[in-house]
Amino acid sequence: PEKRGVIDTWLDKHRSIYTAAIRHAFVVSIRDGSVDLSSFRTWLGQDYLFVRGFVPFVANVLIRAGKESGETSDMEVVLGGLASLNDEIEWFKSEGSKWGVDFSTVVPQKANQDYRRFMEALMSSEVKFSVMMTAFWAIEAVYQESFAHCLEVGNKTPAELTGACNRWGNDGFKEYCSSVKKIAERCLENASGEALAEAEDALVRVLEHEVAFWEMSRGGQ
Ligand code: HMH
Repeated sequence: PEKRGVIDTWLDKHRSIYTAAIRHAFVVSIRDGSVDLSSFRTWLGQDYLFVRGFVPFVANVLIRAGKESGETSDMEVVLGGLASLNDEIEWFKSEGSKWGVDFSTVVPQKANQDYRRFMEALMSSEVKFSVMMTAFWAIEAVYQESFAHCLEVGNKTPAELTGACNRWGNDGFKEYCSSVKKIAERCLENASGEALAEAEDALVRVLEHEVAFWEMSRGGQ
């Protein structure tokens, strides 16, 4: 176990929204096998659009890591994340054809638009790097925690969905999230009180956006 930092303190403080984000009914339904496939298709189409907006955000994190990070390895961690997004877009395309989801006709729903607008705001040079890094970690960690749950012992995850679960639930992605968390924690150790308050707020807002994002799958359209 790693040493507890300020992020763990915040997760304890905001435990109910954190649990809502990593154990949403949609994720639990994948794990117990009761998932409605139209919900999965909705999620797939919306998440493809999300990822297309996430790429420029991560590219921005990369640029700022190169300039503002204390250690040279930080940039490499973020670069690894950006590289896996390249694979991820290809994976989405092949899943799209597997499930008959035509991404060119998918319309971003409100929760998706709101989340993308939030990420755009985080790209402003006015936002401190420690705040951006905290949000970046939270965005990745929610998917890691959620999909890893679908692969834990006793799961009844449908075989055709294990590909999606492995994408974010694998040990490599877990390691990557833990590296991102360490960078965020190190930035926060040197942050002002103001930056800490902003980072905590950004963390909570990511969790709220993630809950709203999962909620879209309920519509199943
Ligand atoms: C909504 N959050 C959402 N989609 C994703 N693909 C990720 C996070 C990646 O971690």
